[in-house]
Amino acid sequence: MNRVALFLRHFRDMYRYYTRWLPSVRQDTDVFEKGYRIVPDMLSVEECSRIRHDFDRALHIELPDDTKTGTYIVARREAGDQYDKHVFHLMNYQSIAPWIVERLAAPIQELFKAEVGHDFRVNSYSIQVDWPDTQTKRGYHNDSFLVNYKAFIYLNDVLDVDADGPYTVIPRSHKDIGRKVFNLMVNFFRSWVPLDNMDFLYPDTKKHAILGKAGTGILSCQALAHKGWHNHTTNKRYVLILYLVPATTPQKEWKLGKEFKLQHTITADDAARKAA
Ligand SMILES: O=C(O)CCC(=O)C(=O)O
Ligand SMILES: [Fe+2]
Repeated sequence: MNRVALFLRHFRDMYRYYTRWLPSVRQDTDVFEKGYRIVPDMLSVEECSRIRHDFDRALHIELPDDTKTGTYIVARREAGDQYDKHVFHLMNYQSIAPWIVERLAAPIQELFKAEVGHDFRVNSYSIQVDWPDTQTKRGYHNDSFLVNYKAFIYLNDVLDVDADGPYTVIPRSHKDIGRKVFNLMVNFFRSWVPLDNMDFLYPDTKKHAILGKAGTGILSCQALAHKGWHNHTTNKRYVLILYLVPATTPQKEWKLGKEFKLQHTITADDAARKAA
């Protein structure tokens, strides 16, 4: 889609989000009030370690066969933009680890029902890993202007802002209108940035960087201005991401980022070095 059409579509989506979606959701919850809710101990330390191990094996030893499983690894550095050169995603993890659906689908769907007041389905599970990166992390953004929720579960301890590079949000920004319209309009004239960047009017002084032990869950409205902390200096961070869609959305193949699919395994050194 060309940039003008995309710009117009974002405006339409934003209009629908504010006029139809937000008035329809439960209003007395954290996800409405702040845009996110923390849920401790969603996974055990052993479960986190098992998922980290599956990721490491897939990235370094044997890539999943996506023709059989639909599971593949996206290397953000293949996207050809200036962002996230140290970030890797193992997509559709549930196809090689069906236990994760048994373990998390029902509780997460219940939590979102209670927070938002609508029925959701977990559409896909992915593992994101960030190597330390102080140069290329994408700044504040929205993940589109549609109804968009994710659950994140930290798979290792994320206890220090600079050392661990946490998921970082501007609380309550999912209800802003003016700042978002301003960013969208400015981005239209900055052809080198994605239209959903939120680079302006959201200073880090207003941030909440979400820290937590391995197993900590974050229920997040992706209309928040959010980012992975950009000054991530020391420890690799593993996160399980659950993509939620309204329960009425038809199930279809989940191919997000497949055009940037890794074709061969890489070493940890390579993942860290190329990202610099
Ligand atoms: O924690 C991060 O790295 C940010 C992730 C993000 O922006 C997303 O999943 O939409
Ligand atoms: Fe995002």
